[in-house]
Amino acid sequence: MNQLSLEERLRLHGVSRRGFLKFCAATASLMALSPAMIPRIAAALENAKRPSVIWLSFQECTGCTESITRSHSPSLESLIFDAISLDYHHTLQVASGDAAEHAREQAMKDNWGKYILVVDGSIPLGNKGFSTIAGISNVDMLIETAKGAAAIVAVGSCAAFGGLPKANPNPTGAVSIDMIIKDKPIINVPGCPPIPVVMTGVLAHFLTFGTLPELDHLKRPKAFYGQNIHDRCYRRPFYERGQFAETFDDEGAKKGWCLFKLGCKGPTTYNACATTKWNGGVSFPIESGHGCLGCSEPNFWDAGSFYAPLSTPIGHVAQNAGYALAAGALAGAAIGFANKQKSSQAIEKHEEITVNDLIKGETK
Ligand code: FSX
Repeated sequence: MNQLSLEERLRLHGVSRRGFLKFCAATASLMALSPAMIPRIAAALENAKRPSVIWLSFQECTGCTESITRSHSPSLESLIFDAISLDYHHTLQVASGDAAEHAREQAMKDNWGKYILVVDGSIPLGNKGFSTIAGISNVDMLIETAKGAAAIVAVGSCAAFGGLPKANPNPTGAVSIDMIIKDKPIINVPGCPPIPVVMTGVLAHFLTFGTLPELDHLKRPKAFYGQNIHDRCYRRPFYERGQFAETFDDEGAKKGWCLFKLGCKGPTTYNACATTKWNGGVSFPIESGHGCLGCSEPNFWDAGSFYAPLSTPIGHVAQNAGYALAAGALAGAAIGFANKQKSSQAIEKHEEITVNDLIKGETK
């Protein structure tokens, strides 16, 4: 079974050729690749053998695993996840005790230099004994397992940036993965938790090209973290008009106005929530009426109140826009706004088509 290609495994799950190609097209779109790359993605995925994945969980809340496993079923995310050989995962594996640790050691031995190491959770350096697995401290297990890895995927803001465990006063001396491992390619997939399709998209990229996708200065894949929430938010037109909800139950809130004044961190947060959305593409926090917390940015727990408006220059722009428009000025700006809205809707429509294809898939 382990030797089946991805296409063969997808067929076993009842996924049609058309559904498979739609997934390839959606993956190309999500990764901001040219449509010309779709055949290459299809060919690579058709022939891809299941790579070994060892998943280590350290100081975290298991939200990242909950996220990747709560995708809608059947979904192509879960099938892609099934298309890797998940040889060790504390929460999901059947084995326990010595057998579990043996599975990790065996997977390392059999796939030395080739396996993908996925890590969620931060590493406590204050005292090695703060967090151990099978009597092995987190830092020792990370260093030992990283040695034979082809690449490391730091899943969640805890692994990528330290996250909640590192929040002030950081009682365990928590650090991110890249503070410890310096000699392996590391890709950060932050979010508390991260979006399931972003996690599987990174794995799909690795399966396709055998390399990591292009990263930003925080080691995040640009395809998913290249734009901020604000720029892709469907409430953006209200921001441009200076129409803001002032409380969570005022008229503005009921009309779906911008949540900037209620502390939304969308303007400074880079993630794909506004386009991929959550729960099978149903919604995302802003669509549900709550501002973005900025969970995919470093130190977001310590960045002030979740409900305090940003004090960046963007905040001044918003206020100025509100005052100016309230005074009935800037007719030219309104035309600019209309054009911006039009292009934003076009972009959003395109994203919805491709993302829904990916999320819902086609199983007939
Ligand atoms: Fe951290 Fe993940 Fe937040 Fe929780 O594994 S990113 S606390 S959702 O679980 O690490």
